[in-house]
Order: sequence, then C-alpha cells, then structure tokens
Amino acid sequence: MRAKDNMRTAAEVLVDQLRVHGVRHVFCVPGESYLAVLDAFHDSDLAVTVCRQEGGACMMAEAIGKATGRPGVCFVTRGPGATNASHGIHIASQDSTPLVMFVGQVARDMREREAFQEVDYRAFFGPMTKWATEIDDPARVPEIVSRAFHTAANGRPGPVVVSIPEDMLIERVAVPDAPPFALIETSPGPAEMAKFAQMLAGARAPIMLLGGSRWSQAASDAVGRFAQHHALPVCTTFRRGHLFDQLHPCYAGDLGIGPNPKLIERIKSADLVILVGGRLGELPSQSYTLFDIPQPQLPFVHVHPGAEELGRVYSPHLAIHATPTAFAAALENLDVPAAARGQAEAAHADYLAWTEQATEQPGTVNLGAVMVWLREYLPTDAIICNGAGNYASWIHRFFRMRRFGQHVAPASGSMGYGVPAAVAMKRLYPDRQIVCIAGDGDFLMNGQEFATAVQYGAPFVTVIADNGLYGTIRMHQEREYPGRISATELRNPDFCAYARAFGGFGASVERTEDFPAAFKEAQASGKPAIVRLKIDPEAITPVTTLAKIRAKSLAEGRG
Ligand SMILES: Cc1ncc(C[n+]2csc(CCOP(=O)(O)OP(=O)(O)O)c2C)c(N)n1
Ligand SMILES: [Mg+2]
Repeated sequence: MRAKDNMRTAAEVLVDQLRVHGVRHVFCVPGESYLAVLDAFHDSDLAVTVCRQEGGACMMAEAIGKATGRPGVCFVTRGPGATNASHGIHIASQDSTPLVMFVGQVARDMREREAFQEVDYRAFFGPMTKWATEIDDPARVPEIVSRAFHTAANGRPGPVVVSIPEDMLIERVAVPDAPPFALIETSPGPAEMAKFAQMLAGARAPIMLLGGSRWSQAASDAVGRFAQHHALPVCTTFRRGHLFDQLHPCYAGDLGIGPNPKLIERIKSADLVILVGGRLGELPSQSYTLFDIPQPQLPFVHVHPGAEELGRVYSPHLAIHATPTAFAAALENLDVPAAARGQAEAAHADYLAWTEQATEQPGTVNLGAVMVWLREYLPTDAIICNGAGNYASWIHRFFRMRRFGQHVAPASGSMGYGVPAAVAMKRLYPDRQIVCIAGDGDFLMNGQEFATAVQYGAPFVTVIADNGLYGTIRMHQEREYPGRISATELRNPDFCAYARAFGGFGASVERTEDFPAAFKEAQASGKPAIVRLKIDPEAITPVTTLAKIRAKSLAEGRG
C-alpha cells in the first residue's frame, strides 16, 4: 500500500514508470520473488493478465509488441519462470519485436550462492536480448526502465530483460519519474534517396520485398501509392504478409515456405531488389540461395532500422539506414523519372492465380477451402494468430491479408504461439474478431492459455488442424528417412471436450462443407472456442502428400 509521504517502494516506482511509458497491459505468472510488484499492481489501473505458464505470458507480451510497435511487458519469477519465458524472448529476438520482461531475483545479499532458483540473467539472456540487466539501486529504477524501453523499441527492436532483486523492490526511495520514452525515427538522408531514385529510374524489372518490424498502416499505404505509381511489384517475406494489402494491384506474393515458383523466377530475373525492413533470413531467402552472399548478384538496396544489420549478411549496393515508416514517408516526395516501370500487373495476376482456389487434397476436410472461406467471411480488421507447423502453409497461401497487423505469428517458426497471441489480441482489441489457427502439436504447446481466455472472458475461435502428427517433421522424415517413422505420431485428446472442460465451446468438423456453420456457432457461443478439423495425415502440404514424398525419396535411393 502507498505511504502518505512521497516515499515509494522501488516496486511502486517501477509500476509508475510503466504507466509513464504508456503501458496498458502486463502479462504475468506470479512468484514470491516479486510480491511487492504484485502489490503495486493492486493500486494501479494496469490491465493485468495472469497466465498459466511463463512462455505464454511472454508470448502475449511479444504479440502486444508486434501489434503496437511499443514494448509489450511481462513479469515472471526467477529460475523456472525465467527459463520458461525464454521461449517468448527468442521469438522477440528473431522477430525484431520490442519487449521488456521483468524477472524477480533473489535478494541482493544472497546472490552468487546459488540461492533458491537463482540465475545470472545477464549471462543466461545476454546473447538473446538487446540488453539484460539487474537493478541494484531503487533510486535508479526510473533510469533503467527508461533505458529498457528505449533500447527495446528503437533501432532494430528486440527484447530487454530486467532482473529485480526482491529486497530491492521493498526499499523506499524519493525519486522523480522519468519522462515517457520516445520512439525514434531514423530517416533516410537526401543523398541515399537520390541514389535510390537513380537506381530505380534505370531499372526495367525492379521488385520490392517487405519484412521486419517498425511498420504502420500509414507506411504500408505509402508504399502502396509509390508502387502503383511505378507499377512496382511488392512481395512480403515470411510471416509478414500483413505489411501490404494482398489485393493491392502491385502485390506479388508471399516469399516464405512453399512460395509461388513464378515469384521466385520474378525475383531471380529482377534487375533491382529493394528489401525494406527485413533481414531476409533463412526462410525468405530460400535457404540463402536467392542472392549471393556477401554481394548479391543483382543491384540490391537494403533499408533497415538497425545500422548493424546493414552489411551483416548481404553487402548491399545501396544501404539506407532508416525505419520502414520513415523510408515510406520519404517515398512520397521522391522524384523518379517516369521511365521506371515495373511489372506489377503480371506479378499480381500470378499471385491471384496461385491463391485463387484451394488445391485438391486427400481427406474430407480441405484446409485450403477453409482458408478461402475465412478470407471471404472475416472482416478486414480480424486478426489471425498462429504458431508453427505445416498447417500454416495454407494460411500463407490462401488467406489474403488486407491490413497492417492482421497477422500476428512468429517469423522465428516457434510452435505454441497462436493461443497466447490470440489472448493478447483479444485483451488489446476486445471488439475485433480474433482467430487462432493451430496444429494439433502446436496447440498443446501452450493450449493451457485457453484457461486464461476463459478467465478473462476473451472469446476467440481456435481452429485446430488435427492430423495426428507433428506433420512438418514427418514430412522431413519421409524425405530423408523414407518409411522410418520415429517420434512424429500423436495421440490426441478430444479437443472439443478439452474446450468444454475449460469452460469454452467445442465443435468437431469432418467435412469441409460443415466448417462455416461450426465456425459461426463457435462465434455465436460468445466463449473461447475450439473448432477441430479432422485433417487427413496424407494432406501434408497444399501441393503434395506424404506418400508422394516417400515414393520420391525411395526412388532417389534414400532409405
Ligand atoms: C517450440 C518448437 N518446438 C519444435 C519445433 C519443431 N517443429 C516444427 S513444426 C513441428 C510440428 C508441428 O506439428 P503440428 O502443430 O501438429 O502441425 P503440422 O505440421 O502437423 O501441420 C515441430 C515439432 C518448433 N518449430 N518449435
Ligand atoms: Mg499436426
């Protein structure tokens, strides 16, 4: 409880700093290591979401960071809490998401004795974070929290971990609050933009690739106007499909897993590549085969908010150190001679043809047809959340993202993300429709957070593609070791009974044509819901089956 004088506990100062920095939501699993913070929550107007596992809490905070561009915040306890949470820290790191995680720590006078659940957080989280630190002095709480927010959100965003010793949290201090942190835009210089205009003017087949973070709807719209003016094809990189309206006449497709071969051809035959915001990691670069490293074989412009990313893998012909938002704004005033004309119309036609109709699949539920129905049915402000697994290939191929922030999913390829992300999105946007799409393996990695959704009355529909497999790994297994099944089969619970046992709604769908009614019923229930789809295990990707993969591998002499 707050004292009457102007002395506050360090925990109270800390919670006050969160409000100063504009935080509305915190996600946590409680621990005795930070009871004083829990007590300070009691007097604050923060929306606190108590979760079932720290991995889920950290992913919820990460999803807030993705959706808003401002650090998501979570609190976890020491040792087991922090190590559980590391799953979400890794996502924030690889996905360039601003996140600040506070970890309760043993008392200062016990450190270095391997006290109960003691961990050295600087050492443990160091390589996975932008900054990992510990607060020793209550008077420095405003300073260190301010630095944590600036560090997490600016440049290339990422996670920051702040360890808070429990005895430090209860010390009283008189200390002023810090000012609110600032999102710092890095704008491209006139010389870089002039060089860019010159390169574009000379190009006959340019293409733009969008990725990374530090985007906004306004930036996406600005790129759209620029692209239309120059008939410039624009594609999005793995799990960043929401950075561009996929029905924009210049949208060229999704550069991720299982891309349209015509898109790959188009990129290979381009005479100028403009990569904006992303790193072009292993998946979008098609295992680093698209462009030569370090110097790409074709003129390559790289726009990135982190100076240290420019030249890290690709040595660009033109490096522009800028946030995507600032670069997009600069495009509005760019004078490029009309000679610069791309091939947007043909590229968009290729995209439409590739995604128009679901492919034929074995089994009675066609996941492609489900995605086609969802893309027509859901409003454009609906949000799709998912984790990792082959089921996501159908989202990437057939669901058409229309707005910034419409897809909240891990570019890091982490399973278990969809349910926590959906909880966070429903807490953030109670009036928007949230849909989680999960694999059977994927769902049960953080399916416990379904209880959190029920507890907070946060209804969203989870569509589970139940194929009884860790399908992605079976696919790789059949390719490398055909017929030698090992550790990839799943015996699943009754997912509908699971939903009901938690206080939600459950329905099972065995035929594609039954999906719309089941989905609508799930929404109408007003409860967190599961619609389980019975997927034929043979339907392993939108274009092939397990049997075909095995047969090909055997024919090639493997196995
Ligand atoms: C946390 C985590 N553990 C393991 C993996 C490796 N992995 C990638 S996909 C996959 C199987 C996914 O199974 P499921 O969710 O059922 O989707 P499916 O591939 O069957 O559609 C596994 C184990 C991962 N990406 N993330
Ligand atoms: Mg599966």
